[in-house]
Amino acid sequence: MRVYHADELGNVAVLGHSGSGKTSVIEAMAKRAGIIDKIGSIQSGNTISDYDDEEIKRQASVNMSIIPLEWDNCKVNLLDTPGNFDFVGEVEAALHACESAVIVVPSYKNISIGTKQAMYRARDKAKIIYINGLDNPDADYKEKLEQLKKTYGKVIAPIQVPIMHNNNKMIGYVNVAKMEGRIFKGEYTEPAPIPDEMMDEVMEVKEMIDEAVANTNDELLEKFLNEEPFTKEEISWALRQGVTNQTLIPVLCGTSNIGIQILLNSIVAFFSAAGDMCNSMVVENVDTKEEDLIGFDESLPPSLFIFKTIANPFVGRESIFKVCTGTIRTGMTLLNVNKNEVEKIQKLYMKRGKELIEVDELCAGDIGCMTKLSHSETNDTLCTLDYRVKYPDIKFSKPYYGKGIKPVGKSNEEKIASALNKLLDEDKTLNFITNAETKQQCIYGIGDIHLDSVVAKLKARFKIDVLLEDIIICYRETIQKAYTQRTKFKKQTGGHGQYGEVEIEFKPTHDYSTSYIFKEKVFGGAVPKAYFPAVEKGLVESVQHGVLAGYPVLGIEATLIDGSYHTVDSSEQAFKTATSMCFKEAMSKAQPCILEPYVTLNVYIDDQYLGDIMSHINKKRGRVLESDSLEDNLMKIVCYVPQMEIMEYAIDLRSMTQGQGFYDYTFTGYEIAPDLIAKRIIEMKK
Ligand SMILES: Nc1nc2c(ncn2[C@@H]2O[C@H](COP(=O)(O)OP(=O)(O)O)[C@@H](O)[C@H]2O)c(=O)[nH]1
Ligand SMILES: [Mg+2]
Repeated sequence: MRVYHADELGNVAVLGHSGSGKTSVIEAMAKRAGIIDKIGSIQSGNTISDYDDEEIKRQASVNMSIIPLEWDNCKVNLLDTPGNFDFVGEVEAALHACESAVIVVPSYKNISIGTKQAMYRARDKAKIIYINGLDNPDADYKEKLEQLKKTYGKVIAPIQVPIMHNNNKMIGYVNVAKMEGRIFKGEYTEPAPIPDEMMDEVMEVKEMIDEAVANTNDELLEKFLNEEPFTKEEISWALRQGVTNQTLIPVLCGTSNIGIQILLNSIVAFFSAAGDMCNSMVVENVDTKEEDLIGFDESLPPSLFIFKTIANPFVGRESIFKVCTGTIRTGMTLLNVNKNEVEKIQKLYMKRGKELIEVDELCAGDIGCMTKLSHSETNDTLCTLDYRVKYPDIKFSKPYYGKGIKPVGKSNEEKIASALNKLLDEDKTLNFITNAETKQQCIYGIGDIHLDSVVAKLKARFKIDVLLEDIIICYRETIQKAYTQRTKFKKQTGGHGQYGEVEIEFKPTHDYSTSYIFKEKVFGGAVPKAYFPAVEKGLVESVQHGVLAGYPVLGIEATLIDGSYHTVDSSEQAFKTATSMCFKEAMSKAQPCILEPYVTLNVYIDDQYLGDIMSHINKKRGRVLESDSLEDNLMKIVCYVPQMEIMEYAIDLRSMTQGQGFYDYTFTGYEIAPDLIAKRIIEMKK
């Protein structure tokens, strides 16, 4: 492949519902563009894009992959993405690196969650929709198109109408923009007349396109009003304008075998080259401390942004980047501005699927790969001292779905931690922490499928067997009633004895942010002052373990009111022990109870789901505190919920909102657990 300049190359994210055919369509494009001799299949596990063991096993994409190809003297970097919502981090990274998106829509289902998600995520990008799988017996192109129009309105521009044989096999298509028919001959197409019976359908679409063309400028509008026909050039210019301004989304159709050429043609014809996107990036100028508005400009000094890191077991760490400005060449020394460290480019690659193809240089707008960088990670900018800039971070979805992770067989905690740290490097939607209180190792991700894939990667890449278990919740204990207890500790073991007596009043404070408050109101030296610290020490130790299930105690006030001592036998130790005994006896009589942690949960959803979300929160013993309307029908609901009830919220929310909702939460405080739940918690601890 030759060196392509910013104005001859573009980056296209391929998005859509899981199983809609993204990987297969990309495979077909790669074949059509002459990159591979033979089309691989999902079933045989030999596509260029799904090369990872985990992808072959699942027969679905898990990681983003990059397939650069040449078409019509342009370079197109296709970024294949997983459709499953759990791998949203890959989609977020891919979209960050792409100027445009192809949305692959299955032809036989309703407008699916995955389609809506993809359209939403790519809302700021130029888009083409590809209706795939027209060879499927249940395929219904017209129905699909109607649904798209109903959901997205006038922007939907079907520039291609399929010619079907017996209503179920696509044998060609009408290119409505050009008003010409084409019939498939193997991989290629031949011109053919537009079938008479299709004329009505085609004319309807033609009118839509003409209207769209008329709306692009005054000159064309006048032509339209005068009923003068547009030239092919005018139509294609107007379509390109519409696509780049995002007022038009061309709809194409076919299968993962046919219709591929027009898709490639359209990508090159309608999408902007990276170099055409002037003023498309706001960057932080490290020297001037101001924001610069720049494009993918080859004339500026070189800089690049790392949007993906892969822990390759054979070559080490791969850093995948987009060249933002200038030209990147082997041998260059660049500064990582985020880490303030220098990196030398030993070798430069173009990555295609799993393959690393060595290149000498890459121009602004292009995507490349470096290996063995020592300091750099995803979201870092590398640049020269001439122009020190920092590109904005990819805003990855934050992980809130957690599970404990425990070793099985020969693996152990240290091995798990070291392998997970490598995976954290490649996946910014993953988190790993060891809970200080429970000592449980916990991983947090987007959902159950995400965490399952982490377990599979640990096994496949690091030969580590693990099991996931529920997160251990840290409960607390308190009392609900005041109680005064007098306790004497007396021991006579020949010679020196032990003696201490305390009378302590215990009261609930209802303030669960502190463990205890210690006071004393002793009259007439019943307990000498010198022993007060010993009493408090006894208290400090005692509140570590409540009487119900051994959880730390919160929210009590303990006042030492009386007691007695012995001039010879009393000691600090004796008063400490007396206090501990007193505490235990008092607690069980002061109506002890379990406190459970509560979180403030923020849920972001489309307003149509408001009712469902609220009633679900009620069922989960939560309270809705407030709800706000944000832009675009988006609502934020703030709730106060017991932590134990939202451990599976990622899954609950996904099913309630067709995968569209997202959430976050923070620990807020403790509340008294209802009896039945307290019983269960105590049972579990036994
Ligand atoms: N019949 C038919 N099957 C297809 C088509 N495109 C993809 N498939 C099959 O659909 C399944 C999912 O395809 P895949 O490319 O993995 O979808 P992705 O999840 O969107 O990447 C695979 O079994 C493909 O062989 C198509 O146009 N027609
Ligand atoms: Mg795929």
